[in-house]
Amino acid sequence: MTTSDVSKDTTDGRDLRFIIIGAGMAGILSAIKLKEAGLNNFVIYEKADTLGGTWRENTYPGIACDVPSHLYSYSFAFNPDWSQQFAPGPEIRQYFEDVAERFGVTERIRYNCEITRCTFDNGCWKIEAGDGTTDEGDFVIAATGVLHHPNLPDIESLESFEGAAFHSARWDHSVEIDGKRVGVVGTGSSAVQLFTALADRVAELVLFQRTAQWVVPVANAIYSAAEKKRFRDDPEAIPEVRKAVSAAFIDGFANVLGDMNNPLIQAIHDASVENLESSVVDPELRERLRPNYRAGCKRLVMSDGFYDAIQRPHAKLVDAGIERVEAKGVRSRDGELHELDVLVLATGFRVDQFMRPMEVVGRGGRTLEQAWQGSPTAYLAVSIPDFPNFFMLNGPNGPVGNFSLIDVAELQFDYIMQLVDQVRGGKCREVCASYDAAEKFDDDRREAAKSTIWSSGCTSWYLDENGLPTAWPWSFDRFREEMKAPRLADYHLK
Ligand code: N01
Repeated sequence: MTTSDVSKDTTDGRDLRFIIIGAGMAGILSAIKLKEAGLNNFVIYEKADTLGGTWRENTYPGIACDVPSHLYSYSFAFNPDWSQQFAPGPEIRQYFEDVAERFGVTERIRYNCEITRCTFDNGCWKIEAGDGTTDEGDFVIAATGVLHHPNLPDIESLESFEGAAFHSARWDHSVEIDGKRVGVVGTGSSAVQLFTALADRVAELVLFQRTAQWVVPVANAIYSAAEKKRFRDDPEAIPEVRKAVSAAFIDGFANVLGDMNNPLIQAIHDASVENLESSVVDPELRERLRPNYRAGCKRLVMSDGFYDAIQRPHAKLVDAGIERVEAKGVRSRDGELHELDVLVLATGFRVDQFMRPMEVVGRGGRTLEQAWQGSPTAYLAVSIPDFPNFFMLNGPNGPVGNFSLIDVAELQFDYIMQLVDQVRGGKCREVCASYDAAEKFDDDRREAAKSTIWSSGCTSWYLDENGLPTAWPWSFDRFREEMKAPRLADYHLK
């Protein structure tokens, strides 16, 4: 600890130490906000050797953010130099590196240090890492990400494949792709992005579709030098874009997800149908690509190139189901062997894990596994009863949809800081959601989840093991309202 780390943070003259876990978007945000609040005694533990979270892990061809970049930026660190409306992944990763450097966060990151256990003991959090590092803190901020643990499909004899096989979030750049025969399993956002990007590079491209996806056509405009200059010179230019995009994404989508009968959802469905009808020429292929559920039930896939890619002469859609993987390729259930050099598993993530496999032990020895029996839950997505001073960013039951998770994390952090202020002001030493409040929140959100578009008849990563959507089921406006100030009566202050 350096002298600059030491401060008297509470009215009763105590220093407060913050342990931030994860150096992705939310961890970097936490560090910047703590510094801004004058709380300089913090560290970020990062299990990898670089920062960037999802943008470090996902490096597949064609990766881009499906939220417009001027919205997918911190509110305090606009970037006039975004190259496109939806910037490519490497540019986004560079943005986080630049911001971390500019705000003096990089030097506070302890790399290659995976936290394996957090134990609340005698009023503080004791931290253990895989490399033997130990630490203690008054607060833990779990900024560990949502789409993080690759979901490896349970496909028979996957290991028998003689070519290269890897998950989309573990792209093996040593494998030659150009001119090869490539198979892609999955039809989510990752699959659609990489399938579209590979179309110009490979000899044969096979898409193994288990479930068809609705695709919304979204063009990706390139910003001209003049536009970038305006973003740089005119202080109103970026806020204007953010406002316009936010209105489209939040008012036009995020606010209506909770009501499957909302006419705006029907309008998105109609636009998706129109996209399919007008883009796919062969009627048979069109029917095979037509989902049998409503648009928005799965996360919307945005692409203006996918239907073109799947109609290329060297592209093939296989929707017969995968029987097994063999040495030479994938055998579908209709008996055909699809010979391949490379197999990409764009099969999504285990979204119920959050900070696990880290062990978290709260007050009285209560473990996270005990608290999360069944399905992960957290009061207003940030706090769990009996886990005092332990807060999550983008934790369970928070808003996840086609909008900016940076926006979500900023709102959550400001909310969490108001809880931290209870400790700083000497009102208590420990704060976490009460059991009553957490139970009521969970009952309400389970009830509300039934009316969301995610409950309208499909499977998706939004659903828990009982088929109930886990995400914030109300409007984004309601989330914003909730995050303005904690209802202290819902918290147990000790
Ligand atoms: O994963 P997914 P993703 N056999 O879970 C299929 C974000 N994201 O990585 O639908 C065959 O959506 C599965 O089939 P089915 C974004 O939030 C953001 O694509 O379950 N198929 C599905 O098609 C996104 O929503 C960006 O029947 C199997 C696919 O794999 C989230 O990440 C870019 C299978 C998984 O789709 C996840 O997207 C990319 C099996 N055994 C992603 N198991 C941005 O731009 C699974 N599948 C920010």
